[in-house]
Formats: sequence, structure tokens, C-alpha cells
Amino acid sequence: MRPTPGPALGGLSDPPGLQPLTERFPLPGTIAPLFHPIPSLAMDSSAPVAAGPRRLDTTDWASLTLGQRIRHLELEGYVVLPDLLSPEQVANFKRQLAPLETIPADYSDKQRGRRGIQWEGPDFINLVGHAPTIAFLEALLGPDILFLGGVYALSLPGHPGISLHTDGQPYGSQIFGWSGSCPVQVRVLYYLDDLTADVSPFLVVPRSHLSMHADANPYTRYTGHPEEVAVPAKAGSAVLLNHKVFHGNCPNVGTRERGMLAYLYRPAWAGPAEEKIPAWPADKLAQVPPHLARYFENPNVRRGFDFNHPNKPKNMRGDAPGIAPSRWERV
Ligand SMILES: O=C(O)CCC(=O)C(=O)O
Ligand SMILES: [Fe+2]
Repeated sequence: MRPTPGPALGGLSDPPGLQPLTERFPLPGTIAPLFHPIPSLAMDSSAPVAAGPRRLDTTDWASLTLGQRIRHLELEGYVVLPDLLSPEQVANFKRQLAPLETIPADYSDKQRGRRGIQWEGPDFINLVGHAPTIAFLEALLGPDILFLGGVYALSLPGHPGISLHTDGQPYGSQIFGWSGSCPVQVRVLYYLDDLTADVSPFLVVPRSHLSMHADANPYTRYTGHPEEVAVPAKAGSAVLLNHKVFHGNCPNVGTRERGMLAYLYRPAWAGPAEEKIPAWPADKLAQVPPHLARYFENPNVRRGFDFNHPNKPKNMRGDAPGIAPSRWERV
């Protein structure tokens, strides 16, 4: 039986929810109920519990309004934008990526990556300014947006899964560098293959980015979480995530590879804790088409930052749609 979703916020009905993953996820399991259902996500509370995620997100992403998408990303920590890339674009990217060398992760040679993927030719650099993605990012973050880098990730059959982590830390870290200290970041994960339950669906602990508890210390990683959710997606769709949400991906226990292009953005005000993000190499910057130059500004810029700003600065505004509760009602 599906529990009734909790009260809607902001006059919006709750997005459709989650179903048991285990019958599709080929891991042995036992039968147990979920004890702490998340009220606004509909789900099957009689789901059998396996070694993998207990719940599969079956939200009908195409049905969400702009406001509901913003809400899902802000409140749950992630959202899927379906069909951002056409099948032709996906095939084109896969064809160009196939001959490129990738480097294995430090924990498995089945998880491989290549940094600076935006420099691999016109299609990769143009993806930085991909119109439907930018339209959503501008609605979410405002118009002044910087690009922080692109990565290609390849999860081969046998990939053990990415442990639950956040995509940054407020004082920087070796893994994410100083760009990880930018206080607002959105990573756009374009999937080039279908993410099914057996082929490394995205994994997330919804709302973990909102926690003030020490368990949300972003210098912590987790093997898993009882309330983690697996998010399948079609090739050509993208997961957008708040960098503070705990997330990862599931093992690839299928027979197909799973390719992904991850492009990272931030609003121009939200610069790093220390101005130590390496500058874009001059020879690479010279390749950036003029209409994309604004995304490649100095990655350390903190537009609007003034340590000494007074209590009543000049030119204060009396309205700001970006912080209005009604932003979740946008259509
Ligand atoms: O592969 C995924 O779906 C998640 C990857 C991830 O954690 C990241 O790119 O930061
Ligand atoms: Fe991540």
C-alpha cells in the first residue's frame, strides 16, 4: 500500500515518488518495512530491503513545472531534467569519447575518468552553454553564472559504486580543490547511457544537504544509508545536484558501460574560500567561442563580495524573486 503523501508545501502537490528497488536490483535481500518514510515522497513501505538501496525514485520528471524542478533541487538536493540531449547528440558524444584515454579511480579500474573534457572539441565546449540547461540554471541561480570544469566518467561492468559523498567542502579539499569551497554549486550530470537499476543509477540521500547535524559534515563519506534513494535515468537526461547533498552511484552489476559528462557551475558571487582555483590555461581560453567567454571568467571571482559592507548599503532593493517562497510556483 502506498502511504498518503504529506502535506504539500507552497501550494504544490508532491512529486510522484518512489517504489521498491529490490525486485529490479539483483542483490539478495530480506523483507522489512521502511520505518521512517519521507512524507512528501510517495513510496511502497512494504519494500523488501536488500544490500542495495531500498527505494527507487520513480518520479515522472517530465511532468514537473519549472517551480517544481527548482523545489526538488533545493529541497531534495537533486532533480532530473529529462531529454536535455537528443539521441543523436548522445551518439555523437559517445563516438567522440570512445577513443579517448581515461584514467582509473584509486579504488577500481572499472571506474574511469578524464578531466577537462570541455577542451575535446567544439561539441564539448558548446555543451557548456547548452541552451536548455542554461535556461534552467539561470532560473535557479540567476543570470551571472560561471563554469568550473567538465569531467567524463565511465563506469564499466564491475564498477563497485561511488560512496556517498558531497561534491565540495567549505575549506577546500584535496579531491575537490578550492573550487569545492564555493558555497553554491550545481553539477550537471549528463548521462550517455540508460541508468537502470543494475547499471549504476544515481544514488542520493534526499535532504541531507539541509541537515545541520554533525553527520552532515561534508568531510565525511558513507558506505550507504538506510534512506538512500536510487535514481534511474534515460540516456540524454541529466541529474542536477546541489553540491552539499550526500550522493554517489550504485554498482554496475549489468553488462553495459555507463558514460557520463559532468559539467560544474556556480553563480558569480559564490567564489572560493581562498582565491586559489587555478586560472584557465591561456591556450585553452583562446579556444572558447566569444558567446561562451562569460562562463570562463576568472574562476576565483566573487562578484558582489564586500567584507566591509554596511548595515544599510546604498541601492538596497525591496524585492528579489530569487528568494521568494513563490519561486516554487513558477510554471
Ligand atoms: O555518477 C553519478 O551519477 C554521480 C557522480 C558524482 O558523484 C559526481 O560526479 O560528483
Ligand atoms: Fe559527486
